[in-house]
Amino acid sequence: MARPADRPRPYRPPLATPGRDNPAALAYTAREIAKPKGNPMTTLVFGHKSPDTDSTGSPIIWAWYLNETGTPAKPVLLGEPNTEAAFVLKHWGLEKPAIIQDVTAEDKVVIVDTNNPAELPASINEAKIQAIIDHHLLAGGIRTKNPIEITIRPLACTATIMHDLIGDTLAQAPDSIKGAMLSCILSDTLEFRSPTTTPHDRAVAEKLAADLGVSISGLAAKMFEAKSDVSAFSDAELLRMDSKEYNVAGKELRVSVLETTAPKVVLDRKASLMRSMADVAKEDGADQVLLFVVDIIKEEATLLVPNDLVKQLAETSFGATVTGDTVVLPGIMSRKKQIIPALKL
Ligand SMILES: [Mn+2]
Repeated sequence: MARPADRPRPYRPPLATPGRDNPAALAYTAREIAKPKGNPMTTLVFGHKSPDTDSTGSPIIWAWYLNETGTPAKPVLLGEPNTEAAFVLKHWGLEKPAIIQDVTAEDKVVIVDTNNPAELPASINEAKIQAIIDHHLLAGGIRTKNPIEITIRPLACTATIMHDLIGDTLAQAPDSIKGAMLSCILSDTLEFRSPTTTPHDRAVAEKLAADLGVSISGLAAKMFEAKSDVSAFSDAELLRMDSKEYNVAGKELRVSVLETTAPKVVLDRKASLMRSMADVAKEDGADQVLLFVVDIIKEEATLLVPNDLVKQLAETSFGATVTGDTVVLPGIMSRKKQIIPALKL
């Protein structure tokens, strides 16, 4: 905010001297000094439950920016990061943020990569929410104590929005922060294949890659390989890994997406996955689990069809002809842009 010396300063009324003729300022100063050790005023930055790369990387990016600009902050997670996000942390030498279970009325928080209370800690509306930075539809249900900063933009990735909000300060960021930003964009855009990708997401990613001297295709291939390694997960874990609930024509649907470069690994398990669907639905209070296995390379989705409800849904929503227990949906890659808007019964 430097002002050129040759420009006249605008008139401003003199400010009260804090602590002398301004009791409010004195109280504030006292409170600041009284801050106990451990700094409970640290702002917690987090994304959604079942964190993917964007919900792991974006809190790290934003906490870095807040600290850089004078607000103590730390990134936290609402669960174990997925295999791609874990790879991204390791690849850029970033520490895995602590996992929290809930928030309290004492916590200052910034919510990123979601605005849906169903994907946030149970006590989210108790917390001192400071800001929301997101790229999803406005779900409703979040309540705040004060007016807050909300930035929701129709871009492919939270990190792209952060890039724009951070502006010139990004030049001060270490490679790990720029690398996290690049990885978030490659993850959410599936290396620009997803129809959610905007020219701006692509331009920001290409600028970051050039700055870092990184090959986009090389990094994306390693990330997708990590994401495709799902051998360690149970069927129930796979069904919940990247999953969001939606109500369609009175039916509560858990819409799960598995993005992979090796769909065969998942589809070889289809019988036990379909058996597990009923239990997962029951435990989560849903009527049906839908599993879309997205082939990142072939740019298509395979939907598992365990019963007549899903068969009807596939035919009505996607105009597909279902003959067996799976159906291939060419070109379908994005839950946000292609699956959710199409779902009907
Ligand atoms: Mn995202």
